[in-house]
Amino acid sequence: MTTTHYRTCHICEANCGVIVEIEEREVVSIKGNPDHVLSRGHICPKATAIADLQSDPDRLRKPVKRTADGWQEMEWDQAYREIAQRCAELEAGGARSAFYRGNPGAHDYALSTQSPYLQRAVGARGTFSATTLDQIPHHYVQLQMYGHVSLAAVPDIDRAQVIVIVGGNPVASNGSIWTVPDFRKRVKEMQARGGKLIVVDPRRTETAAIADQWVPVKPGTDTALLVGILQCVLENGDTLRPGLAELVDESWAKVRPLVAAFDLSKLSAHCGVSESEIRGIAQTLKSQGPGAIYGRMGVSVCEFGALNQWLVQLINLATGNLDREGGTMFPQPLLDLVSFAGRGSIKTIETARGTLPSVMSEIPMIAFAEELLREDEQRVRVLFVIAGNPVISAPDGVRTEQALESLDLMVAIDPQITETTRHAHYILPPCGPLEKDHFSFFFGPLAIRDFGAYSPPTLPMEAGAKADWEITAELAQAIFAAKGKAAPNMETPRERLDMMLRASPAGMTLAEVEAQPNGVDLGPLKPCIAKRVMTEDKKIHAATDALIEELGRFASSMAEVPGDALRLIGRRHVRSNNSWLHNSHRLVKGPDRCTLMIHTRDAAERGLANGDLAEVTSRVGQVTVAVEVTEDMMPGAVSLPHGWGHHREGVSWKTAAAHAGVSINDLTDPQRYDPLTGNAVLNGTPVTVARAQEVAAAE
Ligand SMILES: Nc1nc2c(c(=O)[nH]1)N[C@H]1C(S)=C(S)[C@@H](COP(=O)(O)OP(=O)(O)OC[C@H]3O[C@@H](n4cnc5c(=O)[nH]c(N)nc54)[C@H](O)[C@@H]3O)O[C@H]1N2
Ligand SMILES: Nc1nc2c(c(=O)[nH]1)N[C@H]1C(S)=C(S)[C@@H](COP(=O)(O)OP(=O)(O)OC[C@H]3O[C@@H](n4cnc5c(=O)[nH]c(N)nc54)[C@H](O)[C@@H]3O)O[C@H]1N2
Ligand code: SF4
Ligand SMILES: [Mo]
Repeated sequence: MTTTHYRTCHICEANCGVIVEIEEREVVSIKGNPDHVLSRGHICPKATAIADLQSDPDRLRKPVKRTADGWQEMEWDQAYREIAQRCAELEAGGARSAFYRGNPGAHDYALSTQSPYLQRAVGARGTFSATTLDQIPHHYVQLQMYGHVSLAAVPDIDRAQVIVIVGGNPVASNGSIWTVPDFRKRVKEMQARGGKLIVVDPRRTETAAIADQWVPVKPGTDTALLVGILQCVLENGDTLRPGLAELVDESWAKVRPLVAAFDLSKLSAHCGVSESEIRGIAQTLKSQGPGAIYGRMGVSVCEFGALNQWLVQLINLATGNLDREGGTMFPQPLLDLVSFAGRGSIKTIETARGTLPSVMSEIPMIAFAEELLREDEQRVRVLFVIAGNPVISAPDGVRTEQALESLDLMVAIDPQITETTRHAHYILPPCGPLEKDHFSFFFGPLAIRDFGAYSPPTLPMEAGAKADWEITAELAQAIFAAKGKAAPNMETPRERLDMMLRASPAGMTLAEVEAQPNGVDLGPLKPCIAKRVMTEDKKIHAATDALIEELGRFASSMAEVPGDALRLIGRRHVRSNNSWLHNSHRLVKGPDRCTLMIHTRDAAERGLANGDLAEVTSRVGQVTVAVEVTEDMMPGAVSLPHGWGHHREGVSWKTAAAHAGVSINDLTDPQRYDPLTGNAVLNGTPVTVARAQEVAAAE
């Protein structure tokens, strides 16, 4: 008998509604849910791959332990007991423990709400996560300006007349820090009402291809462009729109003189965007009607990540687009995370890499390997890796592997033996994705409508399987017991979710939300900044000393003569998701996607033709990869996707290993980071590209 189930796709931030048809335990089909309040039927090719994740024969079904004779399967209780015992012994000997939390954890509300128990049980001193490879500049700026790390101003694409995207590719990524399913159709609708999409990117991306204007920019130089745009916006004065002006603190008066001091022609030369184009973008944002400028990975994971995100906010403020319909607004979702989580913090931390910023108590990932390899008593000797693959996702993968090998105890919660978890002593695998429930926990506050959606598990749990949250809760209990401590009361994730929903302004119960399988729609975004802003004086803080100082550092950096190295940037593809969807046949089939894109001129200079193998070398490493010669790259920039490099021995995902590719993070350099936030710099890596030796020799 075929049964029909409604759920939310958990793979990316878009949170699309899907309809899953099941026969026995087999997935018959996965389709978009046309009645879903947010995604309106949209899905991407990854949704159907949920079936592959569920039925993946390579996925671990039982805990495993690494022995001299290979991986040995074991029962859960035994695994918990052994890990707990070892943890207690190591802690008694003064060993420092830490966590690394990867991206899929953020898509699992139950794990997110429960894993702190495990952290308490372990007594971990330090959390690393994918956040400092990704978006910590956003949190930094949101805390500085709006008083809370999670107060994101989201572009209201459904009513906007102009959207300027700097360093984001939502046609491939489906939006980030911007839950915007069906981005392509929403752009078409905007264009049909006379609106305009402008994309600033060194590559003519899939998003640039549907834009009204593509503006190529030299990698890592967007700060110049953003200062230029802001300067032009403020040319005729800095009067803020009524309604907004009263909400902004007096530091606003500092902004115009700061940006006016820059020479527009120098800014233009620095970023490679002409003065007229800079003026044009400023003019469009000012006069085209409501709209927004939005910046993502391309301007976050770079040296001036925080500065860029600040400038983006200032441009929206200065053009009157902040907190207006069709501009950017703070969502007021069904579950109002902002009212539960603390406001967040910006501190500094002593690490083996010296003093680094620590935003939201994170230890920056650029210090990860060094913290594991340091030689004093502060060395991290015990590591829990939950849903993460830092060997592939963090800079200098080879060094990361060396660091993992040095651990006294490494425990991974992951369905696969990956490039990272192959170094673990124990791997605890969670159940398949369809056996879990789902709630749009972190994504309500980032969505283009005020919404929330809960889906129950689609399939009953396989015998012996456990959800991620159960694993962390049970392991926590075992560790408390091994240490002779009483375990605290642990509410279930559903209990916690129900409590948080009831306490949110919408005040619904989980049962009421669950009764709406298409999600709960609370309507379009609404201006609300006056009541939402959470700084102590309830004002928007336009400029802080740290950001002003950073602008000065940027100004000085413009004098540095850029070398003639090519600049390597990243890439995402709609059929891939970070490192973990390459085991799905239906997603990896077709042409090789892990290629080095290079402009025709740069390729010709190096004697490279389409498909040739090239050696790409950076300060930290070298990879050999086929080139894709294309006019879609701007000259001087080359692009390689991240998430590949599955050639490493002993991984369980065989399909991925058969489509190994190379890892861009064997080239990216942990020496490079954003000094305000500690975020890694993953774009703009200086590289040389040459024909591969073996190819050259063969001719
Ligand atoms: N050069 C470069 N590097 C980058 C980026 C880039 O653009 N360029 N992007 C960065 C960004 S934005 C991010 S978010 C990071 C991601 O960095 P990570 O989160 O470290 O890496 P992922 O590839 O997402 O790895 C996810 C792991 O979780 C496992 N997994 C999948 N589903 C589940 C589940 O339900 N439960 C559990 N327990 N495990 C699961 C997978 O098997 C995989 O091992 O990469 C960053 N690295
Ligand atoms: N299909 C798919 N979807 C995903 C993911 C995935 O791996 N695959 N990952 C998910 C995750 S974890 C995240 S964080 C989001 C990320 O979502 P996005 O940020 O939208 O995705 P990216 O493809 O990293 O887009 C970054 C863009 O910046 C450009 N860029 C690089 N350097 C520069 C620069 O110096 N200046 C400018 N202006 N642009 C630059 C790149 O060419 C690229 O087009 O995507 C999420 N969705
Ligand atoms: S865009 Fe694709 S991967 Fe992302 S939630 Fe929707 S269907 Fe899933
Ligand atoms: Mo990410």
